[in-house]
Amino acid sequence: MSSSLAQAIQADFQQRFGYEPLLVRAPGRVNLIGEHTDYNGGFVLPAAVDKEMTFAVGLNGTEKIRLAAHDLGEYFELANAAEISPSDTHWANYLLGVAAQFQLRGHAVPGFDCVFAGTVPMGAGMSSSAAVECGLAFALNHFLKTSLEKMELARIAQFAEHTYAGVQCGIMDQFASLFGRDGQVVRLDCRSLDYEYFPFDTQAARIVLCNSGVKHSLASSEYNTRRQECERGVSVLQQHYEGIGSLRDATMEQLEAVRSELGGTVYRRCAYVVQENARVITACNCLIAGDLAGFGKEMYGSHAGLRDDYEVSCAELDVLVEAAKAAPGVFGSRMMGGGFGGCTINLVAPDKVDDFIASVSKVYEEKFGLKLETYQTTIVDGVGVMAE
Ligand code: GAF
Repeated sequence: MSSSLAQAIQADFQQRFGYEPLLVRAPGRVNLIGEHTDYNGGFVLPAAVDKEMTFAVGLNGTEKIRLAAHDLGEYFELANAAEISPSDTHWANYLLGVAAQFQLRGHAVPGFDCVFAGTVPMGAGMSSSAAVECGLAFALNHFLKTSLEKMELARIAQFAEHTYAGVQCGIMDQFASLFGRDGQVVRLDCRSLDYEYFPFDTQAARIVLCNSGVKHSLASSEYNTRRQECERGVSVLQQHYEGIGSLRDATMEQLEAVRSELGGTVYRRCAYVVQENARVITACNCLIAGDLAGFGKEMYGSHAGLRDDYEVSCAELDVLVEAAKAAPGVFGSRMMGGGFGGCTINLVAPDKVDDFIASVSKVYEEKFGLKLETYQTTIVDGVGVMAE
């Protein structure tokens, strides 16, 4: 077993519960491009990264669910695993929601114990919640011997987020945590769930995240509102055109034709999604051709759309992207994830990473008086048992 965090979690588990756990790791993710497209049946281009959640899990032979958030020093207990419902303990809901999803699929969940902690920064748009959900989904699947496909585990984790965390998220984050592959990004078609891996050449560019350190409280409610606005757009389009199942099927011409019926806000939300889907395809072609400047152009386009049309950016993220544009050796930069705070993702020439960090940090500190946290990430395998 590798990390000292895993050793600490294992020791915590043994001390609390007195037996040997299974150790599981579940990574957070980056998304190179394709934001807010997943719940619109579109394309995304994520990768699992080396910021991970670590779990110690075991069946305890009782009816109890016993959970410990190692970092927070908090403990939660439920008397009967057959009677799961949402709790007031925020972090426990991500785990309870997963167990509830197994039950909904007819898999009785016996009493189990779980201690977890990790290095995925919370609220940074790196999907710490999806990593928590996916790690437990993987562990329960192992113990229950249900042999569910990985895609079904992703759905279990996604629906846990819907029902126990109240965010109507798409499937990207959970997919990336489970399907990540060392050194590769993966393009997922969120309608068919077909996916394809592409190598990411770290000799040509590094993935550097700049954490704004802010998380505006609007994030969850505005996320759900965006989803409703897109659904409204689809229902208008469906009254005029056949074969529209989601915004994935719509064109800009169709949107233009029903613009007055959509209204300004819904039109702009839909236009962003249609254009972002096209950007993912173009960006993938650039990646295959080794055209990082072309890829970066699509990233800047993505950010502009998220800022002006989808309206999920914020002042801090906009300043970080502008600062990146002016910094040395940057191919592209944009906000990443749901928005309203969290990180920007930046593709930077390997020999310019230090200069880039110094330059953007200076701008950020001068403008907001905030110290910028940055992460140079590497792309890793998805959820799995930790090596002994
Ligand atoms: C969040 C959601 F969880 C994802 O499903 C996705 O919609 C993303 O925001 C925006 O692209 O991370």
